[in-house]
Formats: sequence, C-alpha cells, structure tokens
Amino acid sequence: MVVAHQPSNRQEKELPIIDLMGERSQVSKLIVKASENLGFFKVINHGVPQHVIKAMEDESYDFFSKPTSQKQRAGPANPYGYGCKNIGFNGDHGEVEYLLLHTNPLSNNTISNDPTLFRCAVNGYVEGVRELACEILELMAEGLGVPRTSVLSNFLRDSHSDSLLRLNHYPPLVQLVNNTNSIGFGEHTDPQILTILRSNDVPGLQISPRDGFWVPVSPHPSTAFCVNVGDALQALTNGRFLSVRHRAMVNSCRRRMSMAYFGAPALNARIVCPPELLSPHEPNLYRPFTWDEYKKATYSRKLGDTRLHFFRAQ
Ligand code: GA4
Repeated sequence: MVVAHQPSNRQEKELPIIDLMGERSQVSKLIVKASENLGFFKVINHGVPQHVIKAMEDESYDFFSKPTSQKQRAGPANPYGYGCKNIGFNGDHGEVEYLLLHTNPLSNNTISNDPTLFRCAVNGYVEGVRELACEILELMAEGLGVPRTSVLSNFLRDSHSDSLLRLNHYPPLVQLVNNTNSIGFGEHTDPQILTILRSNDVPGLQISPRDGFWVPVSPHPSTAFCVNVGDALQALTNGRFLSVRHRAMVNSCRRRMSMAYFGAPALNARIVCPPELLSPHEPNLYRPFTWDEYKKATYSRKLGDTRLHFFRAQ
C-alpha cells in the first residue's frame, strides 16, 4: 500500500504518508496531489540511513545540552550560528534556541568539542536529506508531466546551492498558562524550494491550510520525514503547489527537537516556471526573479509577512 491515513486523535491532522518504495507513477501522483492540496506530506522508506539520522540527532542533543556560555560561542546567528529567542533581523522572537548552518561549506568550529565528528555528522545528514529532496523533486516533475525531470532537483544539486540546515531546540515551558507565550517559532512560510523536517516524538508543528485556522500535525511515525513546499516551489509551479503557513508550539513538559533542511537554489539562479506548466489560460503568475532577490526581500521583512505577492506578474 502506498498511502496510509493513520488513526489520530481528533485535533490532529494526519498528513498523507507516502511510501517512497511504492510504484513510481503512483508515488509521483500522490506527491503532486499532497503538494497541491496541503503543501505538506510525510514520507517513509525514504532511503536516509537510520545511523546517519541518529548521528545528527546525537550531535544536536549534545550541543543544546551545553551550558549557555558555550553555546553562545557559536553565535550570534548573523547570519549563521547559534541563536536564542531572536529570529531573523527584524525583531521576531520565539521560545526557541537554534543552530543555523549553511550546507556548503560548513565552517563554524566552535559548535562541538570534536569539530570533526560534528562536521561528519552534518555532512552525512545533509547528503542524505539532499538526495531525498532531489528524489522528491524529480517525482514531482514526473507527476506534473515536465519532460526534463531534473529541472527542479538541479537547483539543489548545484554546488553553489544556498541550502541551509537548521537545528531547533524548544525547551519545555513549565509555566504555560495560555497560548500567548507558547509560540516556539511564529507563523511563516518557508522561502526556499523544499523543506525536509525531522523531529523527535514531541508534538508542536501546526499548519494553517486556511487563514486563521491551525491544525496540529502529529509527530508520527518516527521513521518518517515531514516534507513541505516552499515559496520558490510555489512560484516554480506557477502556484499549483502551495507554500503553506506553519508554526511550532512549545510543550509544557517535554523538550522538542527538530532538524530542518531547506533546499534552496544558488543565489544567481533564476526562478522561472517551466513552459509545460503554462498555457494561455494559465499564464505566468509570477515575474522571473533570482533567488538572491527573493532572499533579500525575505530577510528585509518580518517572519510572518507574505512575500510572494510582491513577485506577481503585472
Ligand atoms: C523561515 C525558514 C527558515 O527557518 C529560515 C528563517 C529565517 C531565519 O530564521 O533567519 C527567517 C525566516 C526563515 C523567514 C523571514 C526572515 C528570514 C527569519 C525572518 C524573519 C532560515 C529562512 O530561510 O527563512
């Protein structure tokens, strides 16, 4: 069976769970459907070895367990490194501490007591999730009927790709009274092409399929990665795939850990929808732009701002 909807408690949304070992054309159809409907889905049998994931998780737990003064030596996250509560450069805050790393090259030596071990864990993990992201992008192109099936994955395979790895730690907030201080990472869309998210078994991710409506996503199954469409992929598919708002809440008793790979183009890459996805009835929704232009627009705004509509075709 390719897709399973697992039983869940009422408040949680079960994202489609797509088995990547299923029959290829079926799998690509399911991925396209999920990307059009929700912009989010989970994948199992994804090919990233368990030991590679565990090595990265162990390093991540190790890092966040260090005393604050040691973690601060890897900061501030300007633009890469350790950050605590401050998000971006425009005054956004959340109950989160994080490590933001560029995937090539990885240079910060102050993160671990054993930088070589840390670098090996990151490189192994990034290689695994990048390959997974490329495979999913190729399945998407196939499902969309684009003959050059590497047209999307090539952005991530580019040696100058601006992809990032973000390790997030949401410590428990014992004094949670209402929702006001329970936001770990405020609502936003991901600017890049595709996000591959791995989290521990503590819930927290919520998605907003429509305005003002929030649905918690269960952290199960533990063998899955959660995948979501970013703004650049929404533009590359002429709005067919949805870059959906999401946020992370903190838990009152357990710490949440997540690791997000944001697959991005090179700075000089042009984001243009393949001609096969356009027709006289569906002309370009967005003007061509470079990733550099889009990234600058993203970083000059607040976390929750909508940015893609500034790039709409006239
Ligand atoms: C959201 C997705 C990624 O985590 C991120 C974030 C970035 C940051 O934390 O520095 C941004 C945010 C994210 C979008 C708007 C800008 C930039 C914080 C912020 C206020 C690393 C990214 O690429 O964009």
